[in-house]
Amino acid sequence: MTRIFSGIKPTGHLTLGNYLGALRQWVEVDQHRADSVFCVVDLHALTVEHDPARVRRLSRQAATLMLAAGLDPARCTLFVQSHVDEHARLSYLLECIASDGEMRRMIQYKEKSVRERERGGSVRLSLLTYPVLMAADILAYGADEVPVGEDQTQHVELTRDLAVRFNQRYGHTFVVPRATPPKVAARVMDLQDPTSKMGKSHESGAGIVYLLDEPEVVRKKILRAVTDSGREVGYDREAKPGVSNLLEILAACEGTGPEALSGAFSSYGELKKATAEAVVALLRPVRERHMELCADPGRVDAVLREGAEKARAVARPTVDAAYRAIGLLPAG
Ligand code: AQP
Repeated sequence: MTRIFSGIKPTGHLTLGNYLGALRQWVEVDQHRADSVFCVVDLHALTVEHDPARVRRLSRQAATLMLAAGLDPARCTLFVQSHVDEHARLSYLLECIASDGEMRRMIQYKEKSVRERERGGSVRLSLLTYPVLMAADILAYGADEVPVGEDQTQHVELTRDLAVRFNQRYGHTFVVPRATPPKVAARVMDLQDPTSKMGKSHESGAGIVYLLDEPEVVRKKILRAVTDSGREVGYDREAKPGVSNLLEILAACEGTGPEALSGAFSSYGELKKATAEAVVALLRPVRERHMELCADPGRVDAVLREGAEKARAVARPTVDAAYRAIGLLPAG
């Protein structure tokens, strides 16, 4: 059976980008067709300036939202990365076959290191090595597929390179995975700056729809979205980034394509209204279920505890095999 691994980083409140670009596909498709492993990748949240209490809170919130969105612990494994030591164990081995040049070429590193410097902080070494930890996350589970948004495909390419390199040098140990981005909304853009990604850790909240935003707030953000010059509603990412972003969001909500929708609106205002209502309707059940789960925190804890046990049982044999293959003496 195909195995899938993917994760969400608790660096901020989950966004519509996380939902359309990743979570929804995990819920609606992946958990039904494959042996699926989903993770709150909390160690990755420590790669930039962080507040410990906030990371803890956001980790729980992310897990709760993943359940609220419809991940079913009977169909998939859901856990928190730091609860399973195998991720950090394997990451070190992979650092021993990765080069610093490879790390410095990662687009997210380039972008985030600039942001950290602009904020006046230093750049943590873990920000540079984070793609290796992500490779360990994936390879520890022998994942065949990694459903991620477009922003993460470069990291999956790196994971493939590391798996092939390790296998060639030390004998076949890892499955070589591939990224499987969604067909629509693989890159949801910020509503106030449609040339940059809607990212949960970005400072301006006005262009970001959070999954837990009240319906009125969602409507306001979408109705105030930046659009483009001209009046015609057409899909063209380069020439009309704002309108195209709205068309992609609406298309993803309705399960259709953005080009097909572009003829349906005679003004930007109409498109915005339709998009706002579609997003409100899409998120309503997630918000409601999230509220129910918040009233029962013991349930979330139990899911995460069982998930970590299941995850450990899958990851440990692969990581142990990698330790032996690379030349480390097994403990007696
Ligand atoms: N805007 C987006 N459009 C489509 N997919 C997206 N994803 C994130 N933003 C968008 C996908 O969501 C999954 C979880 O992402 P992540 O938490 O691992 O981190 P990220 O990709 O770095 O997401 P953010 O929200 O932008 O976080 P920050 O701001 O901290 O960097 C991934 O599959 C991702 O592709």
